[in-house]
Amino acid sequence: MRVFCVIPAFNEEKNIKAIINQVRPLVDCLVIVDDGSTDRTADFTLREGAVLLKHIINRGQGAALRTGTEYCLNNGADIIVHFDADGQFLSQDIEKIAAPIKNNKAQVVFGSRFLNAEHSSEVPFIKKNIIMPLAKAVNRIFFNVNLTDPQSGFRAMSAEAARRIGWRQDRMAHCSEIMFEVKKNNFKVKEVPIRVIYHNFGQSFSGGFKILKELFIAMLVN
Ligand SMILES: Nc1nc2c(ncn2[C@@H]2O[C@H](COP(=O)(O)OP(=O)(O)OP(=O)(O)O)[C@@H](O)[C@H]2O)c(=O)[nH]1
Ligand SMILES: [Mg+2]
Repeated sequence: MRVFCVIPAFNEEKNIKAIINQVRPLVDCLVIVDDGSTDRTADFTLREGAVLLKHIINRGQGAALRTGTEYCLNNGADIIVHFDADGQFLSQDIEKIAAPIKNNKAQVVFGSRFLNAEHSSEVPFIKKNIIMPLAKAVNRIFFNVNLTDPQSGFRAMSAEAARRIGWRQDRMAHCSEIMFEVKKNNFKVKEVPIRVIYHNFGQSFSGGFKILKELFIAMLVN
Protein backbone atom coordinates (compact mmCIF):
# COMPACT_ATOMS: atom_id res chain seq x y z
CA MET A 1 0.00 0.00 0.00
CA ARG A 2 1.35 3.41 -0.99
CA VAL A 3 1.52 5.74 2.03
CA PHE A 4 1.39 9.47 1.32
CA CYS A 5 1.93 12.08 4.06
CA VAL A 6 0.40 15.58 3.97
CA ILE A 7 1.95 18.31 6.14
CA PRO A 8 0.20 21.71 6.33
CA ALA A 9 2.78 24.43 7.00
CA PHE A 10 2.29 28.05 7.98
CA ASN A 11 5.56 29.97 8.59
CA GLU A 12 7.50 26.86 9.62
CA GLU A 13 10.92 27.75 8.17
CA LYS A 14 12.49 26.85 11.54
CA ASN A 15 11.21 23.26 11.48
CA ILE A 16 10.42 22.29 7.88
CA LYS A 17 13.86 20.99 6.79
CA ALA A 18 14.19 18.65 9.76
CA ILE A 19 10.58 17.47 9.39
CA ILE A 20 11.04 16.71 5.67
CA ASN A 21 14.23 14.72 6.30
CA GLN A 22 12.63 12.77 9.15
CA VAL A 23 9.38 11.93 7.38
CA ARG A 24 10.34 11.47 3.72
CA PRO A 25 12.31 8.19 4.13
CA LEU A 26 9.25 6.66 5.89
CA VAL A 27 6.60 7.30 3.23
CA ASP A 28 6.11 6.82 -0.53
CA CYS A 29 5.35 10.50 -1.10
CA LEU A 30 5.64 13.59 1.14
CA VAL A 31 3.43 16.58 0.33
CA ILE A 32 4.01 19.95 2.04
CA VAL A 33 1.15 22.43 1.70
CA ASP A 34 2.53 25.92 2.24
CA ASP A 35 -0.49 27.80 3.59
CA GLY A 36 0.40 31.33 2.58
CA SER A 37 3.61 31.52 4.63
CA THR A 38 5.55 34.80 4.53
CA ASP A 39 8.84 33.14 5.51
CA ARG A 40 11.05 30.66 3.58
CA THR A 41 8.92 27.57 4.24
CA ALA A 42 8.34 27.09 0.48
CA ASP A 43 11.99 27.66 -0.55
CA PHE A 44 13.26 25.19 2.03
CA THR A 45 10.63 22.63 0.97
CA LEU A 46 11.77 22.82 -2.66
CA ARG A 47 15.40 22.64 -1.64
CA GLU A 48 14.74 19.48 0.41
CA GLY A 49 12.91 17.94 -2.54
CA ALA A 50 9.45 17.29 -1.13
CA VAL A 51 6.28 17.91 -3.19
CA LEU A 52 5.24 21.53 -2.61
CA LEU A 53 1.67 22.82 -2.97
CA LYS A 54 1.09 26.49 -2.27
CA HIS A 55 -1.83 28.59 -1.05
CA ILE A 56 -1.31 32.18 -2.22
CA ILE A 57 -3.00 33.43 0.96
CA ASN A 58 -3.25 31.91 4.43
CA ARG A 59 -6.46 29.89 4.57
CA GLY A 60 -6.05 27.63 7.61
CA GLN A 61 -4.93 24.13 8.53
CA GLY A 62 -8.24 22.57 7.45
CA ALA A 63 -7.99 24.11 3.97
CA ALA A 64 -4.32 23.09 3.67
CA LEU A 65 -5.14 19.48 4.57
CA ARG A 66 -7.95 19.44 2.00
CA THR A 67 -5.58 20.66 -0.75
CA GLY A 68 -2.96 18.07 0.19
CA THR A 69 -5.43 15.18 0.56
CA GLU A 70 -6.93 15.87 -2.88
CA TYR A 71 -3.42 15.80 -4.36
CA CYS A 72 -2.77 12.41 -2.72
CA LEU A 73 -6.05 10.96 -4.04
CA ASN A 74 -5.21 12.16 -7.56
CA ASN A 75 -1.70 10.69 -7.41
CA GLY A 76 -2.30 7.11 -6.35
CA ALA A 77 -2.22 7.15 -2.54
CA ASP A 78 -3.68 4.11 -0.72
CA ILE A 79 -3.18 5.58 2.75
CA ILE A 80 -3.02 9.30 3.64
CA VAL A 81 -1.33 10.47 6.85
CA HIS A 82 -1.90 13.98 8.28
CA PHE A 83 1.16 15.26 10.20
CA ASP A 84 2.11 18.70 11.58
CA ALA A 85 5.15 20.78 10.61
CA ASP A 86 6.01 22.26 14.00
CA GLY A 87 7.98 19.30 15.36
CA GLN A 88 5.36 18.29 17.94
CA PHE A 89 4.74 14.83 16.37
CA LEU A 90 7.30 12.00 16.08
CA SER A 91 7.93 10.59 12.60
CA GLN A 92 8.48 7.14 14.10
CA ASP A 93 4.76 7.11 15.03
CA ILE A 94 3.77 7.23 11.33
CA GLU A 95 4.19 3.46 10.89
CA LYS A 96 2.10 2.87 14.04
CA ILE A 97 -0.72 5.08 12.74
CA ALA A 98 -0.75 3.52 9.23
CA ALA A 99 -0.49 -0.11 10.39
CA PRO A 100 -4.17 -0.73 11.32
CA ILE A 101 -5.19 0.38 7.80
CA LYS A 102 -2.46 -1.78 6.18
CA ASN A 103 -3.75 -4.74 8.25
CA ASN A 104 -7.34 -3.99 7.31
CA LYS A 105 -8.25 -3.38 10.97
CA ALA A 106 -9.39 0.20 10.41
CA GLN A 107 -10.25 2.75 7.71
CA VAL A 108 -9.40 5.78 9.86
CA VAL A 109 -6.83 5.98 12.68
CA PHE A 110 -6.50 8.84 15.16
CA GLY A 111 -3.30 9.44 17.14
CA SER A 112 -4.14 9.95 20.81
CA ARG A 113 -2.11 11.80 23.43
CA PHE A 114 -4.22 10.22 26.16
CA LEU A 115 -3.83 6.47 25.60
CA ASN A 116 -0.47 6.34 27.30
CA ALA A 117 -0.28 7.84 30.83
CA GLU A 118 3.43 8.62 30.53
CA HIS A 119 2.88 10.61 27.34
CA SER A 120 -0.34 12.30 28.43
CA SER A 121 1.51 13.75 31.41
CA GLU A 122 3.47 15.92 28.93
CA VAL A 123 0.34 17.69 27.67
CA PRO A 124 0.17 21.31 28.98
CA PHE A 125 -2.12 21.69 32.03
CA ILE A 126 -4.79 23.99 30.46
CA LYS A 127 -4.98 21.84 27.34
CA LYS A 128 -5.14 18.57 29.30
CA ASN A 129 -7.48 19.58 32.12
CA ILE A 130 -9.77 22.23 30.60
CA ILE A 131 -9.76 22.43 26.81
CA MET A 132 -9.55 18.71 26.01
CA PRO A 133 -12.18 17.52 28.54
CA LEU A 134 -14.53 20.25 27.21
CA ALA A 135 -13.83 19.22 23.61
CA LYS A 136 -14.39 15.55 24.52
CA ALA A 137 -17.68 16.43 26.24
CA VAL A 138 -18.81 18.42 23.19
CA ASN A 139 -17.85 15.47 20.95
CA ARG A 140 -19.75 13.01 23.11
CA ILE A 141 -22.87 15.15 23.65
CA PHE A 142 -23.22 16.73 20.20
CA PHE A 143 -21.49 14.23 17.94
CA ASN A 144 -22.03 11.08 20.02
CA VAL A 145 -18.36 10.24 19.49
CA ASN A 146 -16.36 8.70 22.31
CA LEU A 147 -12.71 9.03 21.30
CA THR A 148 -9.93 9.95 23.72
CA ASP A 149 -8.29 12.55 21.43
CA PRO A 150 -9.84 13.22 18.02
CA GLN A 151 -8.33 16.72 18.02
CA SER A 152 -4.66 15.74 17.88
CA GLY A 153 -4.37 16.38 14.14
CA PHE A 154 -2.16 13.30 13.66
CA ARG A 155 -4.32 10.82 11.76
CA ALA A 156 -4.38 8.38 8.85
CA MET A 157 -7.15 7.38 6.49
CA SER A 158 -7.58 4.94 3.64
CA ALA A 159 -8.04 6.46 0.17
CA GLU A 160 -11.62 5.18 0.16
CA ALA A 161 -12.36 6.94 3.45
CA ALA A 162 -10.58 10.13 2.32
CA ARG A 163 -12.76 10.23 -0.80
CA ARG A 164 -15.93 10.11 1.29
CA ILE A 165 -14.87 12.32 4.22
CA GLY A 166 -15.51 15.94 3.28
CA TRP A 167 -14.66 18.81 5.61
CA ARG A 168 -15.53 22.41 4.93
CA GLN A 169 -14.04 24.13 7.96
CA ASP A 170 -10.81 25.84 6.85
CA ARG A 171 -9.53 26.53 10.36
CA MET A 172 -9.06 24.32 13.46
CA ALA A 173 -12.66 23.00 13.71
CA HIS A 174 -11.92 20.70 10.74
CA CYS A 175 -10.78 18.14 13.32
CA SER A 176 -14.29 17.74 14.66
CA GLU A 177 -15.83 17.79 11.22
CA ILE A 178 -13.58 14.89 10.17
CA MET A 179 -14.56 13.02 13.32
CA PHE A 180 -18.23 13.73 12.62
CA GLU A 181 -17.86 12.46 9.03
CA VAL A 182 -16.12 9.30 10.22
CA LYS A 183 -19.04 8.64 12.50
CA LYS A 184 -21.62 9.47 9.83
CA ASN A 185 -20.00 7.05 7.35
CA ASN A 186 -19.56 4.34 9.93
CA PHE A 187 -15.91 3.88 9.10
CA LYS A 188 -13.88 1.42 11.17
CA VAL A 189 -11.91 3.63 13.57
CA LYS A 190 -8.89 2.94 15.76
CA GLU A 191 -6.89 5.11 18.12
CA VAL A 192 -3.16 4.55 18.67
CA PRO A 193 -1.00 6.18 21.34
CA ILE A 194 1.24 8.97 20.12
CA ARG A 195 3.64 11.26 21.86
CA VAL A 196 3.37 15.03 21.35
CA ILE A 197 6.36 17.21 22.18
CA TYR A 198 5.42 20.65 23.46
CA HIS A 199 8.28 23.10 22.89
CA ASN A 200 6.23 25.92 24.27
CA PHE A 201 2.88 25.66 25.80
CA GLY A 202 1.22 26.04 22.42
CA GLN A 203 -2.32 26.97 22.26
CA SER A 204 -3.40 29.44 24.86
CA PHE A 205 -6.67 29.44 26.70
CA SER A 206 -8.10 31.75 24.05
CA GLY A 207 -6.86 29.42 21.32
CA GLY A 208 -8.69 26.56 23.00
CA PHE A 209 -11.89 28.48 23.30
CA LYS A 210 -11.56 29.54 19.68
CA ILE A 211 -11.65 25.83 18.80
CA LEU A 212 -14.67 25.24 21.02
CA LYS A 213 -16.41 28.18 19.34
CA GLU A 214 -15.56 26.68 15.93
CA LEU A 215 -16.76 23.30 17.20
CA PHE A 216 -20.17 24.78 17.85
CA ILE A 217 -20.16 26.37 14.42
CA ALA A 218 -19.17 22.99 12.89
CA MET A 219 -22.00 21.38 14.84
CA LEU A 220 -24.50 23.94 13.58
CA VAL A 221 -23.43 23.60 9.95
CA ASN A 222 -23.50 19.79 9.99
N1 LIG B 1 -1.84 27.97 13.47
C1 LIG B 1 -1.93 27.73 12.15
N2 LIG B 1 -1.30 26.61 11.69
C2 LIG B 1 -1.44 26.37 10.38
C3 LIG B 1 -2.18 27.22 9.50
N3 LIG B 1 -2.11 26.69 8.28
C4 LIG B 1 -1.36 25.58 8.39
N4 LIG B 1 -0.96 25.38 9.66
C5 LIG B 1 -0.15 24.26 10.13
O1 LIG B 1 -1.02 23.40 10.86
C6 LIG B 1 -0.25 22.67 11.83
C7 LIG B 1 -0.90 22.78 13.20
O2 LIG B 1 -0.90 24.09 13.60
P1 LIG B 1 -0.54 24.48 15.12
O3 LIG B 1 -0.58 25.96 15.22
O4 LIG B 1 0.69 23.77 15.50
O5 LIG B 1 -1.83 23.91 15.91
P2 LIG B 1 -1.84 22.97 17.21
O6 LIG B 1 -0.77 21.95 17.15
O7 LIG B 1 -3.23 22.52 17.34
O8 LIG B 1 -1.55 23.99 18.37
P3 LIG B 1 -0.23 24.19 19.20
O9 LIG B 1 -0.35 23.31 20.38
O10 LIG B 1 -0.30 25.65 19.41
O11 LIG B 1 0.98 23.81 18.35
C8 LIG B 1 1.17 23.22 11.78
O12 LIG B 1 1.94 22.39 10.93
C9 LIG B 1 0.97 24.59 11.11
O13 LIG B 1 2.11 25.02 10.40
C10 LIG B 1 -2.81 28.37 10.01
O14 LIG B 1 -3.44 29.15 9.29
N5 LIG B 1 -2.67 28.60 11.35
MG1 LIG C 1 1.21 22.37 16.92
